Order: sequence, then C-alpha cells, then structure tokens
Amino acid sequence: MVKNKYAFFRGEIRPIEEAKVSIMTSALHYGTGVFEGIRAFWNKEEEELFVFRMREHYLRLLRSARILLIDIPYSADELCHITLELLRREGFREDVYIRPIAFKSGEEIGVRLHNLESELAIFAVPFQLYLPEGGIRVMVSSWRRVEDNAIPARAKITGAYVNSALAKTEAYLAGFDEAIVLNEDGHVAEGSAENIFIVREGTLITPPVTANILEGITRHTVISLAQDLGIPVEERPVDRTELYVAEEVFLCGTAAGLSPVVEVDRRKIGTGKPGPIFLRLQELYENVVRGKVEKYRSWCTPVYSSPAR
Ligand code: PY5
Repeated sequence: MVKNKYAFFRGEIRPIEEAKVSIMTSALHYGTGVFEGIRAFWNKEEEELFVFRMREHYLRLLRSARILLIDIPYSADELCHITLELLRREGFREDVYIRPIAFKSGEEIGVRLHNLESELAIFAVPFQLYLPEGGIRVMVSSWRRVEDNAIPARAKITGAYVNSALAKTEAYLAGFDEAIVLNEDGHVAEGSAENIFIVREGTLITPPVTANILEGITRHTVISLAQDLGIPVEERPVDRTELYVAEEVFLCGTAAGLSPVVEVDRRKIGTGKPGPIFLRLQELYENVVRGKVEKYRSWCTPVYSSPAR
C-alpha cells in the first residue's frame, strides 16, 4: 500500500500517481541513474521531524551526478529546500526515508551518457526496518565488489546495485541476513548496502575510501562519534579473516542504522551478542539523529519549525 501522496518530479511537487516515466527511459535499460537515501527521524517530545545530514546527502548526489554526466539543475541548498517542502506537504509524524533519484531520461536506444536529457525525482515514504534488530548473521559473498574502474562505488549509481542485489539475495537464499563483499584484491569492502566496522584491541577499524566502498555518511558519523567517545579509529585495509577474530563487527548505513553482526560465515563474533563499543556508539547515534545532542544539532534539519519556512 502506498503511504505517500506526493513526489517532486519535473520541477513540481505533484500527486504521486502523476510521477511516472516511459518504458523507453534510457536509465531503465542501462542503469544510468544516481540516487540517495536520506532519513528523517520523528522526535516525540518536540513533535518535530528532523532530516539527518540532508545537505551532505545532496552534495553526494551532486558528486555522483558529476561522475555520470547527469545535469541536476539545482544546488544542494535548493534540493534541501524542495525536500522540506515535500515533507511538509506529506505531513509525516513518524520516521521516514527520502529517496532522491536523478537519471538519464532520454528515450533512445543507444547506450551512452552524453547528449541525453536527465530528470530528477524525490519522494519520501514511512521508514521500514531494513535489517533485523538485535544482531545479524552474515556471510562473505562469492560476488566481488564493483571496481572503481568498472562502476565507481563512490557514486551511488542505480546500475551498481545489481552487484548489491546479487550479493544480498545469495546471502538471503543461504539463510543469512546480509552479505559482506570483498574487493577484487580480496580485502573487505562493505555490506550490500552498508559500510562495515570491526573492533580489534579496542580500536575501531574500517576500510578506506579507496577500497571500492560508498563513502558513507553514516560511516563518517560513526567516526566522528567514536572520536568524541575517545575510541581510537583507523581507516585501513581489512582482511576477510579479521572479521572472524574481531571483538566486534557492525554495519552502518542510512537505511540500516547501526546494526551489530553476531556471526560471520558461521563463526560467532566475540560473545555472540552486540559488543560494548557498538552499544555505546548506537546509543549516542540514536540520540544524535533525533536532534537530542546539542553538539550535533546542526546535522538535524527541523521540517516543521524551519526558519526558512
Ligand atoms: N554502502 C552501500 C553500497 C550503500 O548502498 C549504502 C547506503 C552505504 C554503504 C551506507 O551509506 P550511507 O551511510 O551514506 O547511507 N545504502 C542505502 C541507504 O539508504 C540503501 C540502498 C538500498 O542506506
């Protein structure tokens, strides 16, 4: 059942039924679109909806678009403004997930990026839990992560999600909750739609941005929060077997939030329960995203009491 009433499409906020594309749309055939996933969190006490790190998400959308030669005729600030308008029209009073997408909309057979029009759409839907809560069981996928010189992972390209979907479904059909994908060089890249952190001897470790990962905004948030909590952080290549011997492993992403991994390839991680460093970070993260931590309040844009209103 569709729970959202509107979409921003072709320059206007319109009824969602009017936001449709042709079967001849180039991006449908060739995966030549870029997108974002942004969350807004409902704060009961303040009766306010806060969009988390919205500007950073739109800056990443613009960077992804630059890589695919997609022309988005709006600045990050304009995109934020449109999103706030859309959310106000919807009037959500619950957690929501916002999906902007820009794509090659030309209706032509040839595969290319040049000389094709593009379009932008934004819609928002009530948020649904992305991964099971309380600890997930993962497997290392037999699929490898797309290389920067094949399909750049740092851009959030629709076509690259074939790689994610193959890995996710392989894991699901094998009875796991999520997949971890390795690079062609055999090092750990990330989950199918999440970045990964491990803890070794109290240090938080995550693969570097050159490891064919999406440069995750939640990853950046986790690094900042860890530094605040005095937890040392290292960005360096991670071996597959480091996952097996780590004290803690967790995934993070906009949709997934912070999700503890309790088993990798049928090996129990730590005690088989969410670890202490994860729990500290998760507690802080949950408060930060709902605008409850003064220091990070600037990451949270209020929808209903925005000064720009
Ligand atoms: N890696 C991949 C491949 C991702 O798709 C995502 C986000 C992340 C990492 C985490 O990035 P961020 O913290 O910036 O969200 N995935 C999308 C999301 O909205 C979901 C795609 C289905 O979480």
